Amino acid sequence: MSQMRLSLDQLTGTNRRAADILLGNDRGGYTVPSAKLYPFQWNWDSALVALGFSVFDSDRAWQEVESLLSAQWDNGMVPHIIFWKEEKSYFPGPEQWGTTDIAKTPPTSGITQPPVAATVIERLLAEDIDAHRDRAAKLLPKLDRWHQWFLDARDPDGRGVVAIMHPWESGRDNLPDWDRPLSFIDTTGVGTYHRRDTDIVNKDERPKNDDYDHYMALVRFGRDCNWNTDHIARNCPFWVAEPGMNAILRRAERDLINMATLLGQDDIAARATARLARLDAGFEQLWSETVGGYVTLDLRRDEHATGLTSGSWLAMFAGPVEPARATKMAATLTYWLSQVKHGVPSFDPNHELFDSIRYWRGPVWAMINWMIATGLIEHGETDLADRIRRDTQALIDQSDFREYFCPVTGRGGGGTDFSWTASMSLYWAA
Ligand code: 9WN
Repeated sequence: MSQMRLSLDQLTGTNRRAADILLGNDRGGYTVPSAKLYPFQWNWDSALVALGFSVFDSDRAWQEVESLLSAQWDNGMVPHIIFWKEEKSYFPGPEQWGTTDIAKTPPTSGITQPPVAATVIERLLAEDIDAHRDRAAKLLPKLDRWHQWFLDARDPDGRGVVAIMHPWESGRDNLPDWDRPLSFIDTTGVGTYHRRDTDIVNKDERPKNDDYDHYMALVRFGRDCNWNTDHIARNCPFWVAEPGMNAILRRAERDLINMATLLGQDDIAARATARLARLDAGFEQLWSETVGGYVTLDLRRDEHATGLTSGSWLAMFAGPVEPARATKMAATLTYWLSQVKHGVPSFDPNHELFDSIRYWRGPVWAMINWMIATGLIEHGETDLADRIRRDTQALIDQSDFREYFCPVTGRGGGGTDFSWTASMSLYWAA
């Protein structure tokens, strides 16, 4: 569809079906990622879903990001899940997060997710600056506070990279990068609990029970300190900086600067510029000469991960990568794509920990593909970007709007009628 503006009635075939998925997952001002598996509002899903709505209903696209940012905490964090309604089919729910005093109404989780919202809002605004100026102007201060929270809460020592305190914060839950940092966490106290995800989808496509024990230990750690950001930064046993989150934040700051400049919000532009300088310089710490790319850094041990992930390519989405590195990255990515039928795998297909169907250990995700392709185009790698776009749509044509896809066979995995897959098809890939 590639960003043409049409009315719903003008959409046909795959595009109409994608729009119908978004409308079917619409719960009135916010969209659930997938009706059964994820029945609440998720942070980066919502932002990315707004792009799909923008193709046929710009007002509804703005509502999506407005409802997301309406859940901002007083300290600036925008939570990763907003529990608008009571619903028992997802675990962990509000009781486990224990944020009722902090989040007020409705309850939320206690962590955040990659802040792609500013990038999305910049695109919504660019469609018709005069029409959307007032709506955007109200959201910029919220984005500014959220981005500032990242530096204050997740980089209090000023290293120039923000940490995640939970794998869910990265949005890439069971990436092999977390295996070693998680292995140092004591899970003996987590007790028994009932996972709901494996009641709904095949357990071979989901994180393992041992991963969940670690996830729950970290939720308990956050809840026990009432999500105190100082305590978390000093003591959380999981504290890693990863290229996906840091790249998306750097891109978000650039897009926030553009919007603030355009709308005359000079103080926001100045603050974002200062933050961006710190983050741009700090990102260098994620470069590993041994691996040959940007990788996760365990900040507790000052130790780089041993593999490239789909997040590594997001360095090109973050901003300009020096030409020699960009060329090297494009060559490695081309090699990855020669190893699989459809790109981009979420983890190095040649690495021993690659698993083609288990969630973030190998499968292809449409919205990551969009971000990677966007960065590639900005570095002149248009053929590679086009291959990724075509792969994305081929996967959807073969396996429908699934949560993610096997890079080897093209088989779909996880949830069905998935919002961000529909959104990416409608906005970009079809
Ligand atoms: C935990 C909703 C979310 C995505 C994440 C994806 C998955 C949740 C889960 O689903 O995470 O946040 O329960 O598995 O990993 O990226 O936002 O689609």
